[in-house]
Amino acid sequence: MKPQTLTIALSKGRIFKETVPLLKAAGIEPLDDPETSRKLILDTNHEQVKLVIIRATDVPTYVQYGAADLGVAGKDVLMEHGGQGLFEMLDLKIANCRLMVAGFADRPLPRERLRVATKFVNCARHYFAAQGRQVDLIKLYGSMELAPLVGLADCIVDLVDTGNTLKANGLEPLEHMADISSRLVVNRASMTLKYPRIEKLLAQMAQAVEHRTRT
Ligand code: PRT
Ligand code: MG
Repeated sequence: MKPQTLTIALSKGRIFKETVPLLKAAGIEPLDDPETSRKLILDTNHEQVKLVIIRATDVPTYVQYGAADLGVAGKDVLMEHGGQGLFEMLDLKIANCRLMVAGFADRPLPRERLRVATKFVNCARHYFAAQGRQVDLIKLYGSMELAPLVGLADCIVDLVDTGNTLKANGLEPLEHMADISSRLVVNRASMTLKYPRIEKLLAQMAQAVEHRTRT
């Protein structure tokens, strides 16, 4: 791609939907809808601004290696990735939820060798280690709620919004680990090389976030 191009990495679904109005406030509008198009690189009304549509967990990796100059990713995904090679520049205050430990309300968690099933193994490792609790981490890629039900784990670490998913499976939130929202991240080299353009975009998006949270 041409050096003057600005590439923004986004995931389909809630992040795309909630980022579009913020980009629009900065004058950027996608020409395709990723829900209906199969394109992975979307054009926008600006010839030099492209959107790449990827899995949520891949966004920090694309930005880290400069395959995208900017990206939008949940704080959960950023904590799990570690944040190498990128700057977290702006809290977009979208796709809000909480990272929690969840399990059975009527079964106290074992004090020793707690078995924790999660896709957030790094977050979980840090959280339990900081409390001096010894845990066995079981990496899963989805449907974490099933693990306690079938005896695979004592509890899970997962994102909770309404709590309906936990409830539907007879589980409850037990411990609050972190409040989560999506962040605008910027590749470290892009930040220097494309500073004026990125600075302007950041300012416009920050203003849109401000406006959204006030109204
Ligand atoms: O779905 P896919 O496997 O493609 O990838 P993903 O799950 O990483 O992407 P996506 O689009 O589902 O989530 C992107 C980001 O949205 C996450 O990284 C979070 O930062 C944020 N977010 C906000 C959420 C939720 N709310 C949320 N509720 N991500 C997931 N959930 C799931 C949660 O994992 C659980 O299964 O929704 C369920 C709980 O919801 P409630 O309302 O029943 O509590
Ligand atoms: Mg999902």
